[in-house]
Amino acid sequence: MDKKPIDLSKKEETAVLVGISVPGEEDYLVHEHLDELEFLAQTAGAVALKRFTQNLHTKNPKFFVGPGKLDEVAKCVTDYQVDMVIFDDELTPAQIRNIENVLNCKILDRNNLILDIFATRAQTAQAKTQVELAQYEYMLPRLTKMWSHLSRQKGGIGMKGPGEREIETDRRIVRDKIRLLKDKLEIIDKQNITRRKSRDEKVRVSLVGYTNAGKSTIMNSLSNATVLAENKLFATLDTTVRKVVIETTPFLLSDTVGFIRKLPHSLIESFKSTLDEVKESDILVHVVDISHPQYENQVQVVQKTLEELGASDKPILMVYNKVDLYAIKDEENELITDLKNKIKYLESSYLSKGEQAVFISAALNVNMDKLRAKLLEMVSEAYKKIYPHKVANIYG
Ligand SMILES: Nc1nc2c(ncn2[C@@H]2O[C@H](COP(=O)(O)OP(=O)(O)OP(=O)(O)O)[C@@H](O)[C@H]2O)c(=O)[nH]1
Ligand SMILES: [Mg+2]
Repeated sequence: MDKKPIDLSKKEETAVLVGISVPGEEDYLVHEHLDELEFLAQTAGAVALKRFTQNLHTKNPKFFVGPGKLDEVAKCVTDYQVDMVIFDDELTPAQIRNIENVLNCKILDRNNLILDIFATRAQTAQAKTQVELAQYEYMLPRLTKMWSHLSRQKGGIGMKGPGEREIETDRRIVRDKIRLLKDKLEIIDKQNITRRKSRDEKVRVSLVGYTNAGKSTIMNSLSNATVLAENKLFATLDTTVRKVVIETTPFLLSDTVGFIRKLPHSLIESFKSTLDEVKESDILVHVVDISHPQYENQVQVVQKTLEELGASDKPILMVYNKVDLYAIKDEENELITDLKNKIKYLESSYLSKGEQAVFISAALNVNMDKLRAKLLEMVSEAYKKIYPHKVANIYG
C-alpha cells in the first residue's frame, strides 16, 4: 500500500489508540489509562478517533497486541485514513518495524508522545537541551525504518524537537550529538549550582505532584506569580522559584515539572538537574488532584518518582486539590454539594489520618488559609532545625 499524501491544510493529525490490559485487571483501568493517553495525544495536537484494547497475559513480542487485533487496527487505519497509531506503552525497535509493515502509517508509543510534548514546552536553554538529549537517547536504539519514514513528515507529532533538526539515522552522529548535549548540560548545571549556592539561608519548599494536579495554580496563589497554569499536560517544564512570606516568615517556593506514570527513563535522567531543586529542598508539598478517578495511583507514581530521585525522605505536606470537582456522598448516600462541608467531611475521613494533609480548591481559592497555616508551621519547624542560629522571622 502506498503511503497516503499528507494534507498540509489539515491542522490536527488523527490518531488511533491501542492499549492492553492484563487478565484479572479491571476493565475500566485500561480505559482510564487510554483516557490519559488521549489527553497526551490531545496536548500534542492529535485527535483520537478510536481505541482498541486487548486482554493479554503478556505483550505480543512481535506486534504488542495479537495479530488479529492488529488487523482490526489496520482496517480502521485504512477506512478512516488515520495519520498515526499510538501505543500505550514503550515499543521495542522490532515491534515498531513489524507493526509498521502491517499498518503502513506513523507508529508512536507513549514515550514518543511525552517527549514530543516536552519538546514543544521547553522554554529555557536548559530544558531544550534536556529534552533534546532525552529524545536522542530514546531514539538511539530505535534508529530503524520508523525514523526514516518520520523524516518524510517533518514537523508532525513525534518529530517535534527544540530546534528544527533533521532526523538523524546514523548511530555514530547520534552518539556524538548525545555527547555534545551532555557537555552543554554540564556547563548549564554548574552555572545553576553557583546560582543556588548564592541564595541566602532560607528554607526551601517544592511543589511536586502528578501533571495537571494544580501545582502552578497553587504557586500563583501563594506567591502572586504568573506561572502558566492550564488544562494541558506538562504545562510547566522549567522550575520557577519565588520568595513567599507568610506572616513574617519568608521561604523559597519552587514549582516544577509534573510526573506521570511510565515517565520515559531518558527524561527522568536528563531532567535530574532540573529536579535538583526538589532534591535539595527542605519540605515537599505533594499536590494531588483528588477529583481524578486514578488519584490514589497518581500518588503512588509520584512517591515512586521521588524515591528514584532520592527525595522521598523529606517532610511532606499532602495537599488534596480540586475538591470542588470531587463528588462525595455522606453516610446517607447523599451528595455533599457545599464545598466547605465537603472539606470538613474529607478532613475527618481516613485520608487525613497519619499524614499532614490539607484539602483545598486552589482555583476557587478555598481553604488556602489552612494551607498557608500548615506551611507556616512546617517552615518554622524547618528553620529551627536547619538554621538554629537564626530566628526565622527576622528574615524578610
Ligand atoms: N476545578 C478546579 N480546577 C483547578 C483547580 N486547581 C487547578 N485547576 C485547573 O487544573 C489545570 C491544571 O492546573 P496547573 O496549575 O497548570 O497544574 P500543574 O500541576 O501545574 O500542571 P503541569 O505543570 O502540567 O504539571 C488548570 O486548568 C487549572 O485551572 C481547582 O481547585 N479546581
Ligand atoms: Mg504547572
